Formats: sequence, structure tokens, C-alpha cells
Amino acid sequence: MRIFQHVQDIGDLRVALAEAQDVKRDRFRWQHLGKNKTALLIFFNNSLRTRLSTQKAAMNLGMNVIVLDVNQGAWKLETERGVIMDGDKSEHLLEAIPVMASYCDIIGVRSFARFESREDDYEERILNQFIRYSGRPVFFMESATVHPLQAFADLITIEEHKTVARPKVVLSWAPHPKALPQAVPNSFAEWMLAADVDFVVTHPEGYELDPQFVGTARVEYDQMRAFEGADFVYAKNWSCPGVTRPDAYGTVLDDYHTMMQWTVSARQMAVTHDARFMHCLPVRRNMIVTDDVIEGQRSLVIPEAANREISAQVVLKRMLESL
Ligand code: AN0
Ligand code: CP
Repeated sequence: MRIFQHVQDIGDLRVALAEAQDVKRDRFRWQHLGKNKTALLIFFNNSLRTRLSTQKAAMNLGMNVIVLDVNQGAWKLETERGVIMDGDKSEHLLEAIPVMASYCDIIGVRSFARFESREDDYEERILNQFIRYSGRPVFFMESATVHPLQAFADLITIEEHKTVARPKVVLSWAPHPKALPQAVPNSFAEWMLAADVDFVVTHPEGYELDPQFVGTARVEYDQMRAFEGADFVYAKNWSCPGVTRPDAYGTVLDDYHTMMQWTVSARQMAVTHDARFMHCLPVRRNMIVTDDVIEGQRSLVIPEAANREISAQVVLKRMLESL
């Protein structure tokens, strides 16, 4: 595997899920694969889980790991070609990428949507430059539009906890005070459509996800109706994707105070099929989900986060195998 961006990059999902269980049974079995190989993890944005779980996964495989927080200690990077660099940016991405690539074998990049232009974000301007100019396998650690390591970990978690062959999985928008990216819901939708689940998305009008990710998924604007009979509830906030409201791309459409009925609470969970609660974390309590639901017996947020180590290890293992 040379690129990990979309669900198709991992191939057959049943094979990938079986491999995830192999990794979980004995995560140190492939130490020989990573010997004298270096993973470089580049962060343009904050992270707790992605940073730690990916580092751990690389160490499980016997790799060396270098982590770079671009905004803390590195030179500020210009990303646009043709700019007269007389501002605060001392280095261009076009030099930085091949230089960084010369010190490693595999590169992971986190670079969130900037919300300056929908085209730039949805064309993946930053990650595509890493793919083009690094000459190394590149995996996405949350880009402008996708978070595949999260979606893979979510699928592993659903597979481990499902009690019916084809569970009903509901992705629900929930309120948040700041504009958040669409990467997590985009990837979750893409992976759920590829998996064997009954997938429903619920959100207020204006938050329609890009068709390239949400495809033919059922959209239900009535959250309570969407939750009926659900086996898994996946809560997440996202800002306006600019599909039905191009003018509002990357914004919070309504004052969150007026949207608090969307906060996932015992009221909605009561109409589900005793659903398990999921969220990628970090989560704002009593905005996205109430204390009792996230702390409750049916919450999966901690095993879900633990599975980030597993999804990252399967991806790194596949990349090492194809070096
Ligand atoms: C990010 C997001 O919503 O994309 C990262 C989630 C994994 N969340 C925040 O910025 C709070
Ligand atoms: N879920 C997730 O990617 O968390 P971090 O932003 O902390 O890495």
C-alpha cells in the first residue's frame, strides 16, 4: 500500500478486519518488518490519539519514529506556489517535503481543512503535495476531507461489538460552539457504506455531506426517527460542508444554543435498540453528548480509541510489506 486515504486503499474489508484481529492477538509478531525503518509523523494540527496510537503502532512493528509538530519549533511553511515570501513564513513546502522525506521511509500527515476555500480543501492541496513530492508512502492522519485511521478503528469496534449480522448504524450531527471539519463524518460514511451495515445519517438541514462520501446513504432530518432501532449511535459535529449551502462552507449555521436538542442524551438513546454510543474523541461533554450517556455501560468511546493503535498498525504493516 502506497497511499492510505480512502476505504478502497485497504482492499477487502473482511480481510482487513481479520488482519486487525491478528494484530490484536500478537501485536509484536512483525517486529522484523520495521527494523531500521523510520516513520515520520507530521502534525500541522493538535492531536492526542493519532499521535500516541500511531507512534505505538510503529513501535510495535519495530520501527523508529520521528514526530514533527510543524507549528512548534519548525519554520513556518508557505504552501502556495508563486507567493513572494516576505511575510512570516520562512520555508516553502516544496523544499520541506523532499527534505523531510529524505529522513524516513513512510510519512503520516495531519493537516485539517482550513475553510478558506472549499476547492482547496476538497482537492486535498496539502496532502497531494506530500504524495507528489515525497516519493514515500503517505498515510492520512486527518486531512482536509478524510480521517481513515479513525473510520477503520470505528469499523473494527463495530465488528467487535455487534450482536446482529447487519447492525443499524446512525451517524448523528450534534452541536458544538466552533466550526469543525467534515473529515470524520466523511470517512465514517465512506467506510460504513463499504461495510455490511444499515447506515443512516441524521443532521439539521444545511449540513448535507459531500455525495462523494455519503453516496446513497439514507438521510433522515428527524433525529428521533433516525435513532429508532439503532444498534450503534455515532455522534459528531461538523461545520457546513457547502453542498446545499455553498455560501456557508466551513461555518456553524445556527447559534449552538438553539441546537441543544441535538445533544445525544438518554432521551434519544431510549428509542434505540439498546445502542452502543460512539465518538472519535475529543468530545465536549453536554454539547455533543451528556455525561450519563458517555459514562454509561453502552459507551464504547474508550475501546474505540484503543482500536486506533490497531488500525494504524494494520496500515503501517501493509506499507512496510510493500516498501
Ligand atoms: C477535530 C475534528 O473534528 O475533525 C479532530 C477530531 C478527531 N476535532 C476538533 O478539532 C475538536
Ligand atoms: N480521534 C482523533 O483523531 O483524536 P486526536 O485528534 O486526539 O488525534
